[in-house]
Amino acid sequence: MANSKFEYVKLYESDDRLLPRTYIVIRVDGRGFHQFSKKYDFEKPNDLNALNCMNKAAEGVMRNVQDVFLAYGQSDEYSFVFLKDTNLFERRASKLMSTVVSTFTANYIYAWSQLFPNNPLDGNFLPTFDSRAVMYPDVQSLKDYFSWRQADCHINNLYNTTFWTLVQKGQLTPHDAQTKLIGTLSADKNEILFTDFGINYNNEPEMFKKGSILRWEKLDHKYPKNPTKRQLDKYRKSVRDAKINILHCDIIKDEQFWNDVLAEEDTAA
Ligand code: DGT
Ligand code: MG
Ligand code: MG
Ligand code: MG
Ligand code: MG
Repeated sequence: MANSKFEYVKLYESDDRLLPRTYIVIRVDGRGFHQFSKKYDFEKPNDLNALNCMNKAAEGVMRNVQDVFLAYGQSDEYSFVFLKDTNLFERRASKLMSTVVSTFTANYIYAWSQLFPNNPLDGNFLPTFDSRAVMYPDVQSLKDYFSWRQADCHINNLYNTTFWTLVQKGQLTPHDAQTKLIGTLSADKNEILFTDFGINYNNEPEMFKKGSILRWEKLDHKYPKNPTKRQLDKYRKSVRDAKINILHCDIIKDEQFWNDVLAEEDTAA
């Protein structure tokens, strides 16, 4: 239908290209996972299989959406960062968001079938995710973005760990546990866990306390400019073969982490 009289409708598409030379972050978040986690009986406050399912889904995004060089996940959310100079989909926000969120969802459902063989998904209650795209203009704001998400993980996890310990081990009703925690600071929660239940919060699993960071072991999968078929095949093979490391380090304080990540990004961009 090229050049048909109908073609003018294309002009109605808006130009939603994200700014050049900014770090594009796409964050996906589970829709209604409060209900979803109840429906499928997630362990409280952290279900190891459910978190691993998120990690698998994120790995699927890294492998299938080019130019994602770093990802961070906690709870029902995952953030993906693209190379500063990515030209994927001409940086169009709607294409980037919809590709990331559908790739994530497809991989989540596939990983679910592997990780929860005895807890199959109900066709009337399937996992879905929303997504948003945000641009960060420099390294400092990108670091602060990740620090924000990791601080969120820490605050929620300390609260939830204390809350569910009070309910499960302390026999408090959810209402009484909530009341007991009103106005408490981090130190108070650590103290309740330690004094009343002998739990040292520092010894809780790193993934629960800090979330998960995904990074290419070696970022040798740069997408070539105007690739020949041979270059494209080589590129695809290197992405298929590259290892993705999963870390649970402190991205707020760890300067070395950022030095390493950005050194990789520099060579790739
Ligand atoms: P939304 O995002 O506005 O559609 O609503 P929700 O319900 O997804 O709320 P959100 O994203 O703020 O909070 C995530 C919910 O998922 C929260 O209720 C806790 C739940 N969740 C996430 N991971 C786990 C887990 O490992 N175990 C349990 N029991 N719940 C989890
Ligand atoms: Mg939300
Ligand atoms: Mg959610
Ligand atoms: Mg969430
Ligand atoms: Mg098409």
